[in-house]
Amino acid sequence: MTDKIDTEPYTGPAGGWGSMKSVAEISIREKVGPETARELTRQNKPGGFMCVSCAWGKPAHPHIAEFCENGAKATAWELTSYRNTPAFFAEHTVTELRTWKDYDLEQAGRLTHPLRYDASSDRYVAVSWEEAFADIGAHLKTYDPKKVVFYASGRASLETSYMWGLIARMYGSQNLPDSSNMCHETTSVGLKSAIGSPVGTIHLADYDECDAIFYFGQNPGVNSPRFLHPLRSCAKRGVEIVVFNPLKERGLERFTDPQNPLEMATGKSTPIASQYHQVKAGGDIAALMGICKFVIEADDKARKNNAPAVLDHAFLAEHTKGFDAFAAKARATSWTEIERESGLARADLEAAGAVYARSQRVIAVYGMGLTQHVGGIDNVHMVVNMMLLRGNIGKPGAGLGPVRGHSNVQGQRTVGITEKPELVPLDRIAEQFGFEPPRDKGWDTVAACEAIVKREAQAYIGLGGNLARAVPDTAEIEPGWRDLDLTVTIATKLNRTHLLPGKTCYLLPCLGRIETDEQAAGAQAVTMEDSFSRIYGSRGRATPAAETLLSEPAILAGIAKATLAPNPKLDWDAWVADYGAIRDAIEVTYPDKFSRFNERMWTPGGFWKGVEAAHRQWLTESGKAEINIPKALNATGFAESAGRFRLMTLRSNDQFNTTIYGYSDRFRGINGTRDVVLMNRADMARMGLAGHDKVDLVGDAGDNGDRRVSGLLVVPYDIPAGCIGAYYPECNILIPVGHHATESHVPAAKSVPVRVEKAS
Ligand SMILES: Nc1nc2c(c(=O)[nH]1)N[C@H]1C(S)=C(S)[C@@H](COP(=O)(O)OP(=O)(O)OC[C@H]3O[C@@H](n4cnc5c(=O)[nH]c(N)nc54)[C@H](O)[C@@H]3O)O[C@H]1N2
Ligand SMILES: Nc1nc2c(c(=O)[nH]1)N[C@H]1C(S)=C(S)[C@@H](COP(=O)(O)OP(=O)(O)OC[C@H]3O[C@@H](n4cnc5c(=O)[nH]c(N)nc54)[C@H](O)[C@@H]3O)O[C@H]1N2
Ligand SMILES: [Mo]
Repeated sequence: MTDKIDTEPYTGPAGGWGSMKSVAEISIREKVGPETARELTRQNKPGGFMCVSCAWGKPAHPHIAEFCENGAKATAWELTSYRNTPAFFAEHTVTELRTWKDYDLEQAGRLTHPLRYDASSDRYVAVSWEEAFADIGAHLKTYDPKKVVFYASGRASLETSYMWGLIARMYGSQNLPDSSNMCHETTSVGLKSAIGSPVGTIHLADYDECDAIFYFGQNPGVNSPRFLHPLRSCAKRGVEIVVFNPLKERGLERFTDPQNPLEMATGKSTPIASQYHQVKAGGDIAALMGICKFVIEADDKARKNNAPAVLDHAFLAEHTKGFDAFAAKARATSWTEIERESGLARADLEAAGAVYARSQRVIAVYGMGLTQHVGGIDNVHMVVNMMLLRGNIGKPGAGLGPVRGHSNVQGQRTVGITEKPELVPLDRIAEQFGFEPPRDKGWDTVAACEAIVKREAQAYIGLGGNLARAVPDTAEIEPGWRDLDLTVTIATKLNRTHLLPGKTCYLLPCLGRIETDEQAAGAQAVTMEDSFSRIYGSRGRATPAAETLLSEPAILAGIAKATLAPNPKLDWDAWVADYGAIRDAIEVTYPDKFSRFNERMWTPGGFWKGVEAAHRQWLTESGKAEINIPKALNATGFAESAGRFRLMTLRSNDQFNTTIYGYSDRFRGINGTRDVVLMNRADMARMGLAGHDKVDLVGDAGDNGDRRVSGLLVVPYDIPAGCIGAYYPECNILIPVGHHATESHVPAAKSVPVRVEKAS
């Protein structure tokens, strides 16, 4: 917490001078050198490095500065001049560090030396790489591979990710949970079952051709700010942008382009949303049902009157399955139910429906506001249903645009990081490397957490991320973590997961993507895939944070060589010497998506891996796009009850997941603290609460779990009644591990049942 707490509403736009100031602040705080300014000019450019923040597309013809406020913060965070050396760990015990805030842990700087936890002194101590690898290998050889977790956070490159999946499988484990399991797995499962492709269907260029955007539960001003440029162009072109979000997010309201001198000088901003619907958390299924009902009934009427059809009947007949049953359901669903469950008025949903009915090329955008719900799959299916009604998938200027999170999270799935055996060409891998991979389903994130809590897991190996902090039920999980026999984490900065050492524990520091990666064959580049299924090369040029660091592929090879029997078909050293050899292997495993990989990786704007649904080729069971009927009209998965609120756990403008850059959530006007709860004024009045009163949030899942976050400041906020907002990861303690999306198992972080108690 900084000294001054301020929760006055912010009146400025997204972007503008506020964003310039914010970049300047973090640059000063991280004491970055001139190298950072140089690197920023190479960010997201062909031949440069790909931003380590979000997965937004990288255009072939970039802006002069193709980076945003938060991308610049992520760069400054990685290129910080602070170093977290063994001397730091000599000064602080792990027990002491556990009392530190996430912000302070990472502020200690870039890790420089491989470390082993020494239980007798309760400290991390430096070890040599050789010693670390040998001991990790010796331990891994003694475990049941089915009890070892290989977690990956979505930042690692395609090369590293491919190696990671391979090492786990050669070892005998399919326990490959990744951050996608907490994020867009609902998309991977929901889109796969509905349209046969697990990813978005649009290209970046489709934003130049669409005439309407339907926008659900994604916050571009914070989480993908470069998206504000196409959104602004769309708004200027007269594209109707219809937003559904419980909160009025500033980036969806108006934007001042920091790269536009006139807007900056005059303080002018461009309004973004043409309609803004503050749906209740978990109310999107009902809202979408309202829109679908409106267009279906408009079509019924048109047909009766021999007027032009509203639905695309030819498309529905040729390409879809399930329309009649769905249409019957939509007609039978009453407006009373729709209004109650969505929290929106019929007239407002009809206005949204009218935009949908009159638009020829519609893009649907969504993020965590749809995926992180018990009924997340129904959310995604309802978006697809709406889009199919007028043939808005698989034509120019139209389609599905889920906005992915981590910069390579989608790519990790493409190259084999998954617990689901059916998603990987196991036969080809078996032949390519001459081993028998496991065929059974492994643990996803929820299953891995449950196994850790039940003491069924033996070891945790983490490639990046901060899993113990990002998952639900953190209070229950932490003791389980400490009982693991072995914990190994590969990381750039210290975080809470590292402070939960197993009986044997290593913390292995790696190079970041922005840094020069010098190997035997020269400086190496890596690749990643963005939200538009485009794959790019990325070359780091900054001076490494320490000479002692190894690259992620080198660390993985070190662990592999110490753990696995030598394999004549796989030369780990040759892969590390030249990552081109890893890309050649990826091409052999995935010839369709990665043909001429090494040659095409520098294509400006990336090369497209191909998405079948974008060509109206539906790889579903029926061979058609499936129109699904939702199981319920709201996605919360729990009943309403007196005093029970729906808690949405939120990201501030000053964090990247569990990395806290600072304490300013500028657009929401919350500065100086993260210990707040956003509340509707009527709810506050009913409970006799005033602004800045202190309250506790108490879990209300009805499972006897004892979950509490104490001492949050109440901030009166424009949020639907019955819904409250508070920050992730501080509130993860309130989410039961079993409270997740059905089928995809994504923790339902956007509707957590809680009660609000006045702090005593
Ligand atoms: N700067 C920065 N960039 C990031 C990240 C970061 O933390 N910081 N994280 C990265 C990652 S891994 C991811 S997955 C993405 C996350 O990016 P987003 O998908 O934008 O995720 P959130 O900010 O968690 O929530 C998105 C929005 O959902 C709304 N919402 C909550 N509940 C509901 C609901 O029931 N219905 C609707 N319609 N809306 C709802 C919230 O008000 C919020 O505006 O961003 C990536 N980029
Ligand atoms: N309540 C709630 N919980 C959530 C969410 C939510 O909205 N609400 N969102 C979920 C989502 S969408 C996600 S994606 C997860 C995020 O979960 P994770 O991906 O596990 O977490 P991050 O905070 O992104 O990981 C940060 C750490 O990554 C390490 N790191 C950074 N760069 C590198 C690198 O280049 N290499 C390596 N090896 N390590 C690096 C640093 O040590 C840093 O401390 O959290 C999920 N949890
Ligand atoms: Mo994510």
